[in-house]
Formats: sequence, structure tokens, C-alpha cells
Amino acid sequence: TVPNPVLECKPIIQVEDDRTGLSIEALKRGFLDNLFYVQGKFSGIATKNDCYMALAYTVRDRLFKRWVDTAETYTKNGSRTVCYLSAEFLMGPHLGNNLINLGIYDQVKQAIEELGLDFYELLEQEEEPGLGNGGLGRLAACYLDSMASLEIPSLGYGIRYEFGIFEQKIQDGWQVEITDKWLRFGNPWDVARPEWSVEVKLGGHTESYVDENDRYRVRWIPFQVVKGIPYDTPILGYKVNTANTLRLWAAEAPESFDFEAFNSGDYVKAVQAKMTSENLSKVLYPNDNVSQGKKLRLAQQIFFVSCSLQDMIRIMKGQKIPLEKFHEKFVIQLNDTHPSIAVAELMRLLVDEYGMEWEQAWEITTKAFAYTNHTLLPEALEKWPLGLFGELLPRHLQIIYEINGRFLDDVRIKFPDDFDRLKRMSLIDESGERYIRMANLACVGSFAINGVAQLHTELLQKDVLHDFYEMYPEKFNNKTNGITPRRFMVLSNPRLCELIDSKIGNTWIKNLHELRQLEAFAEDVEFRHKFRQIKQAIKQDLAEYIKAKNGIDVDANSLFDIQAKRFHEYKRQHLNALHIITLYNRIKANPNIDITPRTFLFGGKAAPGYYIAKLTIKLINSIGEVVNRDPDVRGRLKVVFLEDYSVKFAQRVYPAADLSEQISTAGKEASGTGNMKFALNGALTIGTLDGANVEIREEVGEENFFLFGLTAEEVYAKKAQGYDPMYYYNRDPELKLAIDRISSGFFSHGDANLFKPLLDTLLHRDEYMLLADYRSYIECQEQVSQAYRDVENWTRMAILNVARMGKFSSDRSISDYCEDIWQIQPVKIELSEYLQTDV
Ligand code: CGF
Repeated sequence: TVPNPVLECKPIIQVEDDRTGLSIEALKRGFLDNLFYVQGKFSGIATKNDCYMALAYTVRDRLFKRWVDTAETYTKNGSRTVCYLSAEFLMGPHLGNNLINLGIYDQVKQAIEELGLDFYELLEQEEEPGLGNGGLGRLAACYLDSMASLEIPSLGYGIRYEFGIFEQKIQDGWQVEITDKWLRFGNPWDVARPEWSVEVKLGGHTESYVDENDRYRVRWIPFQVVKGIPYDTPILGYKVNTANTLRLWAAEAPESFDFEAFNSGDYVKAVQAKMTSENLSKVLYPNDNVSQGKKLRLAQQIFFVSCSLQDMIRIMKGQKIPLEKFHEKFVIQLNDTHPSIAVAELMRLLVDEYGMEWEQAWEITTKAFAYTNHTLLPEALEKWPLGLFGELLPRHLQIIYEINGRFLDDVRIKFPDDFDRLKRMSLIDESGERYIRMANLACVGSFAINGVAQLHTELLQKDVLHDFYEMYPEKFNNKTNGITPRRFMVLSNPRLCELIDSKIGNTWIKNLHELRQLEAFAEDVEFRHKFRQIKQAIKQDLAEYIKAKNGIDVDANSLFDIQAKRFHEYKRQHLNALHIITLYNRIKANPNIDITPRTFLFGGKAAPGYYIAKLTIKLINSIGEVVNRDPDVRGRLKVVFLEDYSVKFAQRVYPAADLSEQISTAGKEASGTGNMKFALNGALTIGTLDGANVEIREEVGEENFFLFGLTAEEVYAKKAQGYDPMYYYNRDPELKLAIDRISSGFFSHGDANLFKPLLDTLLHRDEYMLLADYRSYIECQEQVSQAYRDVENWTRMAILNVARMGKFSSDRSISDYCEDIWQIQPVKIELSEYLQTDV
């Protein structure tokens, strides 16, 4: 890793070099060069994928000078850096995004077309790295884009899962999972850096000893050592020179073979160690908002956390910054509790490996970490059985005991004799089987704690983290989530962008608040007409896709009512289903009834082990089967399930929506970010006062938002009074009929048992209060249907939604993080002369 002095000489790269030039001719030559020298193919046998790879390399070549210069600047300046630690990064395809951020989309499109290739087909070819489940992983990706665009030095750290989120197939209405082999044709976007590999210890035991200075020390004798290899992906900012890095760790055995076993002839045993090590980064756990408590998952967490912290220390050494300044050099954002073991691991590294005193190490640690909480759901709060934890991380268990002892002393001083409080706040849950509480560790070890929307932060302070709020009120703050307008407008909705640019220019892409200028155009008949035409054209495209994929005819003039997100009971896709059945029942009762034609579109995956969520998918498909073919409905209602929803697919879905379904039980959805993507693309929202819906409604105006349902406070109150779903079932004939239609087997070829488990959850417990919210939802949907008939006013409302979404840019979120938490300034990257080759 010692730099070779010869490398100090800079290469002389000619202007309009094939690897850097931006003219159409240079791009074409670059493409052909890569097809030949990287893919090793001539055009006669090149596959679509070869062409995609050649194009990706051509774009990557043009990105590298920014990447190298950024790294060089940060290294020279020793710049303060944000490290975003996340078990998930749901990046979406890179190619289109890099073209947008480099500002060369049109040139490249032209170059590819001049070569006689279909540009869009090549974009489609990219296998998306599905290294995340949903909102949390996608948020991390949006934040990387914004940090680079705002010129904030940052490193994303995570795991390079060999298998990302599963591919979803729908067979006979059921979800079937297929492994996601995203790496099968290679990944042109990341670069392996084996020279920066590190080792991570697992299992074994600890020993105490006295060092040469008579100090009591502990050493860890591990059972297993795993090697982490970093793979780096450049993350380019929008029209800036900054290209930060996403560094994902892949696991390997330290030696390819156990040579001892190998030499003694036990070949299989020799290879076994390699296989078990590689398991660590094999697969992403497919759960969103639930913790499964599996040992392998804890091993994944310590693996990427330890690799990342060791990498930071390596960087400091390289920049000759003393370890005492760790917290000045780095601020580490913990994306949920998944990386929160970092608190104990940094302590271990500083105390055990670098011999620092506990007090100093603790001061550094608690100045380095900040923690984002993403959920109030109890099943998502991570806790590890003490036995399992100690087996894998014996040294960390001791460190956590030590942190806990000191912490509880502080609690005792602040709240004397409050024994219940001590039990609640302890890092160890001792109420039954003993567990390590990761959220508590994150709260104690971090200097800042934030929720992801105003309401969510309030509820954290009031409820889930109330004790910690009373202990450390100064740590708490809110950072409402945001989305990047580059991917979710510029890339995914070029037609709408062109219309907006023609009126207000294109600086809104960097400063989303500028969309406010569109308010004036909501009153402009011609603008409204164009806006409508664009929405219509996009809906038509989606209709054609559906025809090709699902074989269903949908009417692009009907209201596109879309719910696209993970399947979870709290998100209440089944409430949406009850609405469809209600409309269907009305048509059956009165076939001539005047109903606003609607197409109900659903997209999203269910965790493979989450039976009720999978049954909900089956229910929706079963309803679709009946509704779509009943002649009484005569094309007024259509139900479509969009298979294998992904970032790539989402990009074509958001722009096509008229209505966005954000109907979670109030107090359950921490923020939501799909809600923002839909509204920015001109959909109106039907939603509860939950998560960021509250702030979206505040921004767009209550008259431009369809609100229904109980508030979070009412939900709590109702539960406290003893909620009885049967009360609603017995009193609302339409609700009763809808539920009875399901239980009678009407949607399941007469099988009255199929949906019984789902209906039982509703009728006997109804944890998520669908029945309490049903009537309010149905009435609100009637308002939607009426409003949609007033075409001009609907368009006016849609335009106002777009115009008022400025707050929800992830650039705003990141600026807030920078100012309130990270205390970090932008660093301008000047392109070094020898590489300035733009033509
Ligand atoms: O994080 C979520 C999402 N499911 O990934 N949570 N987690 N864990 C929340 O449920 C969303 O409400 C939130 O928008 C997202 C990102 O903060």
C-alpha cells in the first residue's frame, strides 16, 4: 500500500482522449474501444449485455477523473468526512443516473444511436443492485447522491451482498421468491481494492493480561477470522466535480485454503472455511421493519462495521492524523441500529488494539456517532439474546457491560431511586430471557439521535425513547426524510421536466424550492393542458407495459390509483382491497351505477416468512381475477399487480400515478418516502396523518390532499379504551358485505378457508385498525372520484403538489444534517489540469 514514487508523475492525457472526451465522436470511439478491449467482442457477436457493459465503461471512464481528483483533494486536505454506515444501499441502476449527473445524457444517447443501437434498450439492460429492502436502503442511496451534489466529503459503508433482495414472481396469485443474481454478468461500476482488505474476528474467548506498563488489558482469541475486501463505487454529484465513494465489503477466508488441512489431504475441510466465511456477505435478509434475531445477521453487522472502522483508522494513518482526533476527522451516521455495534467495536479498537484509556476512548466514541431511528414498530427494534451475542462477540459483551455499568451510574445520579427506569434504560433487558438492546446502545453511544419526520420524532420522544429523551434532551432532533430529484424527476420523468424547464429554467434540480414558481402556472389553461397531456402519455406507456406483461387491458383515461411499497399489515394494502370490493359490490347491486373508472395498481414485495403479507398479495390477485373479467364491471374497475417492484420499475410507476395511496395506521409509518416521490411527480395523495404525510399536507395545502382516518392520538386512545373491531363490522353493512364476500370464498373459487387467517386478524384483533378507518376511507375515496371528474381542477391540484414539494429534496435533508449534526462544510473539487480534457 506504500505509494510508488513513479506514480507521482502525472500521465499526459491528450485533449479529446477516447477515455475522457465528451464529443459525439470521442464517445463513439470510446464505446467501440471498450467493446473491443474490455469485452473482447466484435460487433457481430456482441450481446446486448456486451453493449451495455461497453457503454457503462465509456461513462465510467469519464467519471474517473472526478473520482481520482476528489480522493486526492480529500487526502491532501485531510477533510472532515461523513461516514454513512448502512446495512442497505438500494442504489437503483447507475448508468442513467451517472449520465444525468455528468450532464452528458443527450450526447451519449446521440452517440449510441449513431452507432445504430437502441439507447433505451441498453439502459434497461442494467441489473439493478438490489442491496436493500425498501425505504431505509433507498434513503441511504438518496443521501449519497445529495452529499456528493452538495460537495460534502463522504463515504458510504455497507455490505456487497452476493444476492440482493429476491426477485418476485407471481404464480397463481402467490408471491414466489427467486434469488437475485445481480452479479452474474459482472458489475462495471465497482472496483475491488484488495490492498485495503482487513480482518474481522468472530467467536472464541477473551483473556486478561498485564502489559509492559503494568496495565490491565484484555486480548481476544477468536474462533474464526474473516477477511473483508472493499469494493468501491464512485458516487458522482449532480453537475459538480465531486465523486464520493460507496465502499461495500465482501467476505472471504483469510487464506484461500486451510493449508494445514490441505497438506494433510483433507481438501474438503480446507475449502469449508472459505465457504463459511463467504457466507457472511452472501445474502441480504429480506425483512423490512422486522428483526429476525439470526446469528448470521449479527455476524454481518459486526463484519461490515469492523471493516469500516478499521478502514477509517487506515485513512487517518495515511493522512498522518493522530487517533485522538478520530471524531474531528470522522462523523459516523448510524442508519438505524443495524450498525450500532460500532459503538462497542470502536471502543474495542481504541482500548484493546491501540491501548487508549477507557475514558478518552469513550469521549472520542460519543463524539463520533450519531443515530437515526427509522421505526416505532416494536418488532423492528433489534435485540440480541445474550447467549448468542456472547458466543459471537465475547469481547463486545464485556465492553457493553462496562458501558452499561457506567451509564446506569449516570442514570442513578440524575434519577435517584428510580429502579424501574434503570431496568427500562439498561443496555441489557433482564425481564425474562436476557437480551442486548441495540437502540439503547445507539442512544448512549451517540451525540445525536434523530427521527425521520416531525411526527415520528415527537412519538420517539413521547414513547419509544422517552426515557432517553428525559436523560439527554439535547441529543434529540428531527430530520425529515427527502428524495433526490435527480433520479426521481430528471431521470424518470423527462417529459415533465422539459415542461417545467420551459417555464422556470432548470436550476430547480439543485434547489427544489424553486418549483414554487410553478404555482402561477396552475392557473394557466395551456400549461394545465400540457401537464395533462404528459401525464396521459406516461399512463399510456404504463398501460402498454401492463398489456405486454400482465395481458390486461387498462384504460389510460381511468384514474390510476397506485399503492407501491413493501407489503406490511401496518401499510394496509388490505384496506385498499376492501375499497375495491366495496365498489365492486355497488356495481353488482346496481350495474348502471355511475362510478369514476379506476385502475388499481399494486406493487411491492412481502418478506418471504411473513404469511399474512403474502396472503394479502394473493387476495389482491384473486380480487383482480374476478373484477377484471366480470362483464358487469364493463371496464370501470381494473386491478393489476405489478410483479417484482424495484427501483428501476418504480421510476416508471411514480410518474404515471394520479392518486398515491399512503394509508398506514397513524403512528406506524415513520416517514415514508414513496409518498414524496409520487407527489413530486404530480399525483394527489390519499392518506392518514402519519409520517411525512403530515408535512406533505402542510406544504401542498389541505385542499390539495385527501385526508382520512384516525390520528395517532386517537389510535392510542381507542386502543386504551379497548378497541373492538366487531363493533364496526356489525354496524356498517357495506363493510360487513365486503368482508363476507371474502370469507364466503367468492374470490377464491369457493374456498372459504383460504383467506380466513387474514380475516381473523381483522375481526378478532385488528391491530392496525382497518375497520375503524374503513368508513372514513370510503368517504374520502368518494371525494377523490368526484374531484377526478373536474379535470381542470384536478390538474390544478396536481400542479400545486409538484410546485410545493421543495421541502422534500434530500438536498434539504442533507443540509440539515450537515448544519445540526455533522458540523461539516463543503469541499470544492478543482479538476487537475492534466485531466482537463473536455472538448
Ligand atoms: O425507513 C423505514 C422503511 N420501512 O425502510 N423503516 N425502517 N426500518 C420506515 O418504515 C419508513 O417510514 C421510512 O421512510 C424509511 C426511511 O427512513
